[in-house]
Amino acid sequence: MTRHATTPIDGQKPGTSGLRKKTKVFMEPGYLENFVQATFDAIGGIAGKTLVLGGDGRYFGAQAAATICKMAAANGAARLIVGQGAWLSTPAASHLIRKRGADGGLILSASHNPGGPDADFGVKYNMANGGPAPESVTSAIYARTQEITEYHILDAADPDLQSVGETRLGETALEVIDPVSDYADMMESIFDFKALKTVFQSGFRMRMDSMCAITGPYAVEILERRLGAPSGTVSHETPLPDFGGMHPDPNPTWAHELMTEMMGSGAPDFGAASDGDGDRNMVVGAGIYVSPSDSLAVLAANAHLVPGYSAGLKGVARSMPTSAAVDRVAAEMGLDCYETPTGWKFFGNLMDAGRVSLCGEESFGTGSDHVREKDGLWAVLMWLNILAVRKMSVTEVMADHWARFGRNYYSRHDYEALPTEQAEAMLADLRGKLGTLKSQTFEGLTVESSDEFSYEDPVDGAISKGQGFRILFEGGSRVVLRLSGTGTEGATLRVYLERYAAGPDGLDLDPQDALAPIILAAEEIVGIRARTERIGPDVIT
Ligand code: VG1
Ligand code: CO
Repeated sequence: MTRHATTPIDGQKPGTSGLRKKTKVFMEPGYLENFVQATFDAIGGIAGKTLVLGGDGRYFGAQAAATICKMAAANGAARLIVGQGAWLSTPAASHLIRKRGADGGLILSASHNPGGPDADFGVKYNMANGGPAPESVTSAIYARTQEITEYHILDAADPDLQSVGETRLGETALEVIDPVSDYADMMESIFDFKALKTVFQSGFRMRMDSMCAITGPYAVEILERRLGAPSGTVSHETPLPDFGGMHPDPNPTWAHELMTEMMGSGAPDFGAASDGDGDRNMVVGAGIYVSPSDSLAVLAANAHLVPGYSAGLKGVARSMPTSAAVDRVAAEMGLDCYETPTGWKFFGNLMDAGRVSLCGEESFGTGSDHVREKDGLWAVLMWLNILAVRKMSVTEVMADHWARFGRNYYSRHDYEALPTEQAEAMLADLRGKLGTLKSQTFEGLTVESSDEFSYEDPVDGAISKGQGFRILFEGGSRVVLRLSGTGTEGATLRVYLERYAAGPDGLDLDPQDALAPIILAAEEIVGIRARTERIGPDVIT
């Protein structure tokens, strides 16, 4: 019996990055099955196709992977390539899809959201280019969830996903592979491992905090085994189903252990952290935190020093809320610079078309066209390689960068778990008065323009509307507001704040001080604290 009658389940709408729900919701009978079958149906079926499958090791991942294998077999897949133990970091999955010429892949993760029976789970479909499904596909998946009547699943015992090797599941070839080696080999082909080994041999000290999530095994293999960093360089290196109770979001709030170590006396030379599924990174020097927007700009300015990018970059792209620091680098280096909506899926076309080789988001995501996802460990290795060539500390690299390009002070304030109606009403009111803001002055800042961001994909012409509110002030400061598309509880309001300082003076302020007038202006215009009755943001990055 492979056919099960089912009925549509409400709310299976993929957000910024796949479908994310409370784990218990995903574990309800038929919930996962409906969504997976809808995905298969929406992409024209999977008969004869090859799929990659893996996830970040969170609670319910192994069980979900077994179910998906049986469903893929019942749907006629030719081959399944699964990471051992159902483990694959998001960038490793993207690489495997590309390397093996697979038709697509499923990634089981809620990324930076916490894991466990009372936390979050997620499923994301990636295309043959290795990148997240574009909106046209996620909309088709959602539409299919609303009309589904049956799903197919093999009536068989769960397959063994713990042993590397090839077996059969019905008519389908089931190939369980080492999740780490292909990815580590690719990193070796991009970076100067010889130079990095010398750096570690000479006593350079690093702390990599894998936050009990998926990069642990990758970081141990690459940093400790292949590059010879002392054992223990990687901390929280064992992926745990609940991430050891940690919130696997690499920002100063959640990666506080790393921050304490890096800001303390005797700090290592370099620190980094990554998220649940390994596509995010945070970079820290001894005594200095690097904002993700600045990190992207530094990588753009220095990429040519890394073997994989020695021929220079094709162009760069950033999400709209990401600071314009990288725009300044692009302008000086004569590179095209694209501004896309939030979410990695918008970078895929630009990379496939050969228009950009480096992309980034303010949310601790950076990557290049080596895969079609953001890539946490890649960003860490970029920094290491650049530090090795420039023979400078992180502090020196940042000072040099700001002196050359000026500094885009930047911060994001998140208000989490707001009542959805309240958050939506607040933004609806803002939408209503957008047209009246021009030339008005708030806290000494005069509005130059304001709009709701809409994007036309320069490659396929697809239009994405309603991608966040922008209020630009004279002099290059701005506020951006949008609602999160990855949360699983109420609404999360993200307020992105930016101010440019050309230098040479005023490059060393605390970002919250530098941004104080803009924070006040945003409050005056939108009334966030007044309307939500919150005293401040829940998370500041
Ligand atoms: C957030 C970030 C966005 C990122 C997305 C997925 O989305 O803001 O930049 O692409 O998470 O990241 P939102 O809609 O909550 O703002 V992760 O590491 O899921 O894959
Ligand atoms: Co992630």
